[in-house]
Amino acid sequence: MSDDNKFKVEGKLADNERMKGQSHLLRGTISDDLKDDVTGGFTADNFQLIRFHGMYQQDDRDIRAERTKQKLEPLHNVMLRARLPGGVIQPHQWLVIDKFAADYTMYGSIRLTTRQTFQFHGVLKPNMKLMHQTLHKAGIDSIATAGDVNRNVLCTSNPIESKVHKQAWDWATKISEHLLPKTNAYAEIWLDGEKVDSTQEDEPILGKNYLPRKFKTTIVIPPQNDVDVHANDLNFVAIAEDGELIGFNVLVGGGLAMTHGDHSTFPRKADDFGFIELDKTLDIAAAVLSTQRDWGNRVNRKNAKTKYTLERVGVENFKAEVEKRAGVKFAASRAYEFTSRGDRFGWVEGIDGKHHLTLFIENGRILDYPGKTLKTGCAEIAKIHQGDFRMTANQNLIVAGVALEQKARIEALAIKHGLMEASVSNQRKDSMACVSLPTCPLAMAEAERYLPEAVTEIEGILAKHGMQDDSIIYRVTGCPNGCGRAMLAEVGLVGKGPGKYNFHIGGDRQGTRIPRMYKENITDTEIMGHLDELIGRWSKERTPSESFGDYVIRAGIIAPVVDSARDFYD
Ligand code: SRM
Ligand code: SF4
Repeated sequence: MSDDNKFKVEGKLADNERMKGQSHLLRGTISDDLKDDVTGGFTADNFQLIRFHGMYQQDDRDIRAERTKQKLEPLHNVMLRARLPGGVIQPHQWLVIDKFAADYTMYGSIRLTTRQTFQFHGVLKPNMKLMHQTLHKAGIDSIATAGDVNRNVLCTSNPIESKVHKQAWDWATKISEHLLPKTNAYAEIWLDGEKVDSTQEDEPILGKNYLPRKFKTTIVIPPQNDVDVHANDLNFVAIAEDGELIGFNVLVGGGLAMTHGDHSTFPRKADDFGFIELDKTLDIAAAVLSTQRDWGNRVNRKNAKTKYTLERVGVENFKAEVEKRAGVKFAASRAYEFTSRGDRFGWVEGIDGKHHLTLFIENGRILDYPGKTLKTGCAEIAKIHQGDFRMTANQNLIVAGVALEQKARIEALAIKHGLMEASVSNQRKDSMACVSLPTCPLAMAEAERYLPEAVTEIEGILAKHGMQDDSIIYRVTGCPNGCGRAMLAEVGLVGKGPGKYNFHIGGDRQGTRIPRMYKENITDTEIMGHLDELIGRWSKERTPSESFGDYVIRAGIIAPVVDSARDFYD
């Protein structure tokens, strides 16, 4: 065994490894499946391989039983997830995705995700190539937004420090491109590109078997931790001096998913490796990724992510290997502080004199509702907007770079279409849910469809205790995979079964503490009962401006999670 592979896990490889290895660099027989109109779905390995091209096969779970009764196959379709580093999209691109969603998706919506991009839900097989070609013409792709690769790279969407944001966003784009698969498969299958012999191709960074598991990267600009660094494998914390980006602190090994009943899985915060100069960024990104590529667990996918590799090999060994591979020594980390995670709604002026409007989009679901034509409103804004749009990691949308003369027209459109409602409470703005039912095949309980009513209930409890202007970072995920990042919330619900959730409390507002389970497998009524009691105590016993998460720890209601690999299940 080479020294580089000294921590490789031995044993029978997971079947995904065979699948990737036999795929001819992600081609499989996807093109044949596209011609097969007997089924709306993908067969065998192609079901997994399309993920590397940014698509997941799904069916609407609300109608699954009915179709089975009628002896029909589930209504197979795909969800597509685009690649948009830092969530930046231009108005002309917005109009393209707006039209595609209306004309060719089953749900008609654009869904903003917790990773600063959008998803189309419900695209049928005959429209899949058209979708990729339409996006391609508009300059958008969906390469590597799913599968065992580096996913869409996030970047803080705080528009105020515009110059640092621009520099950081450039790095997010460069990292995303540097770590992309190099295979021509996407172009061949979806864009009718020229065929290339896969044996002549190479994957110099990802390797021909790609990564052991998904890999997530962010750039964060303190004091705003909107991207939730501790959910990610690799994070670059922007360090600026005199308004110029000078380098990054590097944090490695965060992740939030777990499996009910399997204590070898747990959410974990990222470790601080130290500071690097800007010109080392791509080398470090490739070195962290390739160390995880070689040392990550390819035998057991449940323990395959970087967070488990760090636990198994030791943080110092992993860090030393990254230094060796990149030819860079980490310097001592520079000081920084996170103070918040929420988006700043409404208008702010950037240092370049441009104006930026953050719109609250509940659950990130952009659709026309009765009396609230969010989708039409965004399209109308796109028609006149001369800056860009930025999707936030909290599922909201920023209309960025607006000249003073345009402000009034954009605001009038936002108000007309219900995109700028003064009545939205702080609690609603601080609440988030994953997609869950009906499209997510892994959902155990409702999340997106449950959130609006649950927030109304919490608003009532806060008002009852005279706390209506306060809020709790409240997040719901339909299963323990953690897509709504409940494991970094002050109150996090994790779906356990229909109408049942594990109820976690004790995270902080900065996203630096994992909450702990307080009650297991309980209903909405029980959750609201506990919240009523806890919020009542918080209202009476809190120190000035003490947050809910900090209060429940200080009051001894729950013990803090300090070292999750060892104490999360205590
Ligand atoms: Fe996720 C799988 C939706 C962010 C951890 N996630 C899924 C799938 C694709 C279900 C599936 O595998 O078939 C969900 C599709 C639902 C649907 O119908 O759209 C899904 N995840 C989402 C999104 C859309 C949630 C949202 O409401 O915005 C987010 C899309 C992000 C993006 O644009 O790339 C999303 N997923 C996350 C996050 C949060 C984050 O990254 O900041 C996490 C937790 C962080 C982490 O990775 O630890 C997350 N998703 C997972 C996992 C568990 C991975 C693991 O480590 O075990 C799965 C399941 C899996 O990979 O096996 C999963
Ligand atoms: Fe689906 Fe679970 Fe992710 Fe929610 S947390 S979108 S239910 S995989």
